Amino acid sequence: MEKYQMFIKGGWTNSSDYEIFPSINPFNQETWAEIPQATQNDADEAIKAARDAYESNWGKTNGITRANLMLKLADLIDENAKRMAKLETIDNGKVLGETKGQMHFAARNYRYFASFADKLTGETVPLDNQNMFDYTLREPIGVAVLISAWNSPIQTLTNKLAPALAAGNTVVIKPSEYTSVTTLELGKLIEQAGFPSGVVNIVTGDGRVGSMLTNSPDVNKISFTGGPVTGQKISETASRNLIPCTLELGGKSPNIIFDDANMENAITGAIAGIFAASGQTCIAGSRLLVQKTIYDEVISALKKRANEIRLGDPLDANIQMGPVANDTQFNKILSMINKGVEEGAKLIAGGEAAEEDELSKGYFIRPTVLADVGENMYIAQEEVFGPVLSVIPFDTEEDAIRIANNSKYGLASGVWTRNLSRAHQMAKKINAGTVWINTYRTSAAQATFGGVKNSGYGKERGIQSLLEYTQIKNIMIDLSEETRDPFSIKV
Ligand code: TXE
Repeated sequence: MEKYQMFIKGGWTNSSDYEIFPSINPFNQETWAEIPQATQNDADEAIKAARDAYESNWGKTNGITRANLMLKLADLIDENAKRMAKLETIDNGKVLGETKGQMHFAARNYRYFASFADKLTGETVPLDNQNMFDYTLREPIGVAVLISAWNSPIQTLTNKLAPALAAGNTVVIKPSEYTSVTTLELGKLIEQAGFPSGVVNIVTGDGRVGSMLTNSPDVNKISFTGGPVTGQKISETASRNLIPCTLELGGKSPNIIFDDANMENAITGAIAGIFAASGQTCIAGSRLLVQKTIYDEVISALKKRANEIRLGDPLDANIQMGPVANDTQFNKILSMINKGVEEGAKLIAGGEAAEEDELSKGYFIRPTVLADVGENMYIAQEEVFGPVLSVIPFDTEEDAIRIANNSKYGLASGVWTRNLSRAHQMAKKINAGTVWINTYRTSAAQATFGGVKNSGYGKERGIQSLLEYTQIKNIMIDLSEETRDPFSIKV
């Protein structure tokens, strides 16, 4: 049994009342790690440590100091990627190839944001009055609370932590209670890289701990990845405390195949979009819109490909799909599949838990394809967050756009076509934060990411996300030394 401690003010500590909770391996339901459940006192200590570090040193460091520390951290993540990936796979059931890729992707993101740390400049602003000099400073916001989810613990955290640190903020992190281990391991690398005490603090526990942190009056920014219900609560708290917040809340993304697409690539994109990571990604292409002229062909290809997916121990390099992350998800996904079938969707593949001997202890759900799904059905509207694809037929480009936008979410989307003008038209008309053309589920540190509508607001990755961890101060100087009339405005 691994026993973990929290990282507060540069030191490792138990919960102040020694309460712990188990981390469970979804492949075999065994408790494999013990994690501290933070108290209000621990949460307050972490916020105070972040505040002190911000006021005393980090907020005033120069950019190159921050960049060098971040580059060191990136090297350490790369060096430890194999070990970290294994821990993440044990914790959340994602296949090793994916978690390893995510560790290197995280390192790439720290490097990308490090390169901006000494380039956050303000502007000089020309005014009408030549005797006035105006300029801006781009400053950090202060103490940021970063709350992450279980599906991609290090990646969802990196989307927040890398820009926050590059811009000069200090942070308190709370990982998901289902997957705290790799975040605490990252804390060890942060310590090893030499970040000053209190710049990064990690407290663990369930949603109550998240709420203690977000409700603190001494927090200046919140960034959250998780479900819409929690997102709403966090947004309310942020608005009560009048602080900015970034919300990344998932989606019901349309992946659209036209009859002029490269069919092999489109089917592969559809499979990757929904079955990679067992469908537990916010960007999952969970609604597959297929032009009627190729509908039967696509359905039979999907059936074949879904049934060929290899389920098993996510630590085995030959396995393509691991278990879903926890019992709540397992039960939720199965009940949503049943609801889809009850509503009239046609079950083409999967639709049940996998119960072979070697899988029986894990939360395995077979890759599921539901065909003839109506665009307004529950299964077409609600996020499953599991390996369940809803296939919806369409006639024309206009139909595809209408169906794609018929969702409360707007995170991502995909379009498969060889028609260039159609591709650009679709990109303009789809109401989502990301449109992939002839690709799906590809990401880059440079490519800004973040949804509209119920998928949340604010951006992650790319320069835009960095700017969201800064604020602008305007400075105006009178160069004239003239004595002014106190009752007139000088312009
Ligand atoms: O998320 P929660 P859950 C979706 C997915 C899933 C559903 C619920 O559909 O089925 O959300 O997942 C912390 N104040 N996504 O229950 O509860 C919590 O401890 C502050 C999409 O896991 O939103 C955890 O660290 N924090 C998503 C984090 O919030 C609180 C990824 C997320 O937990 C809190 C995950 C509170 N009141 C789930 N309550 C995506 N966008 O990719 C909980 N938390």
